[in-house]
Amino acid sequence: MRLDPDTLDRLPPNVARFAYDRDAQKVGIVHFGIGAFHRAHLAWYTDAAMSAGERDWMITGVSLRSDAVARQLNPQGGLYTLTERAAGEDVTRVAGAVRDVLVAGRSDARLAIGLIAPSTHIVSFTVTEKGYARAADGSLDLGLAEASFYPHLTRAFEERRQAGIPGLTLLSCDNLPANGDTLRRLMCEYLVAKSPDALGWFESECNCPNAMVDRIVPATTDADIDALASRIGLRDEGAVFTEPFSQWVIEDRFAGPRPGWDHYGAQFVADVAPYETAKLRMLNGAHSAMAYLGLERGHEFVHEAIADPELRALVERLMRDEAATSFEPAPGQDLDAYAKALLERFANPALNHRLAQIAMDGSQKIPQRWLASLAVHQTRSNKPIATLTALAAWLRHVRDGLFVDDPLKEELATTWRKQGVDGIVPALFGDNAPIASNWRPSPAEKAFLEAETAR
Ligand code: CS2
Repeated sequence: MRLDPDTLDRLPPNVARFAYDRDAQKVGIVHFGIGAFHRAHLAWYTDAAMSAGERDWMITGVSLRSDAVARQLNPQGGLYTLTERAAGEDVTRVAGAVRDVLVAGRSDARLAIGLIAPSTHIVSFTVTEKGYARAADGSLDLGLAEASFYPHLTRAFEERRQAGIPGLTLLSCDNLPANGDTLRRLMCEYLVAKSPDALGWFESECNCPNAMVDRIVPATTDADIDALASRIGLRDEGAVFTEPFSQWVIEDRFAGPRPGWDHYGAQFVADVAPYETAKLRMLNGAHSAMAYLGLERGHEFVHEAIADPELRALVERLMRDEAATSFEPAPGQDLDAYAKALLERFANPALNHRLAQIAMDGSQKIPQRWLASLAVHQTRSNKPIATLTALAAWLRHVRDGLFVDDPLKEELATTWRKQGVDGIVPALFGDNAPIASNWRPSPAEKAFLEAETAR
């Protein structure tokens, strides 16, 4: 028997649940990219807000690329469970904040209605790094943009403008530097090309706050769903499994109303940059290092990689000596404590976070995770050996064609075939390279990477 509004009462009493009348609430948020991360993060904070009495923040989720999540959640009336996993017992709760899931290309008329509705105040995003359709020079790739959220938003802006409906807050929850500013710039580029009328309206009526998002959410497996079903008595095809920790730091500049997420753990600040940089370079930077080096060393999960003494030493060095020293922290931001907490989170044995999941889309991730800090250390004539060692492991991953998935897979493979070890470093990190970065390897860095890649 499956989880849905009619079977909800069969759940055992130790499974907590939302505390509001879902049918009495309007949709206030349309979210693009309703994967597991969103359900464990923005949707989770929003569920807490509505459970505490805030109204009309139900979420319509949008899938851009597949109908998988629609098939998981729609038959369940949008309900799903979230299980927090640590060394002790799993703690499960039912979230009610998702109203439904629309598949772009199939339900565009309903999506348009949701985006135009005056009750919709926020459009949020977890479309991953590649979902923003950026070209290697950081500008918008108009061809790729057509398959993403840009055309849907453009139509909605035009309609809202003509009907005199207030603007929207566009809230990126992806691991990109200055994610809100980047989204705003890319959206403007799209509007310049496609709808100059909507451009002025967007610029004056809409806001795109920057936000740092953090919660480790491994992909759910069939075995997770089976084990949950035997524990709670209902099958939940949309179940998410995550760590107890969660963090969300947001700039408080919304175009209109927003939920009081700050009462449920989110922090509102004037400038997110130091938090975001710490997270991208320390947490995500360490993750990617563990992924490529850990897979090579025969590990499958993050907790195994961090238990490997050599890898742990390298990860500590990357986080503390290289990432944490590459930027100016905010007053009171304790990067030493942050590194310590990250090491504990990585060691969580109950999460089973697959290294292969993190290894995906490396070409989109490594610029903000490693290359930005390499560029800073170069100006100080430092040799950030841990970050370079990680980068060499990624190069070997590319050389050996081990991609789990990467939008530049073909391009990178062809570059390797053409260039070989001797030419690969300038081909990937020089001018006109397919990877967005302003880091240019010094002769010594180039020699190190070549030697590490030849082995
Ligand atoms: C990970 C992130 O898959 C990855 O690339 O580094 O998804 C990471 O788990 C989250 O950013 C944690 O907040």
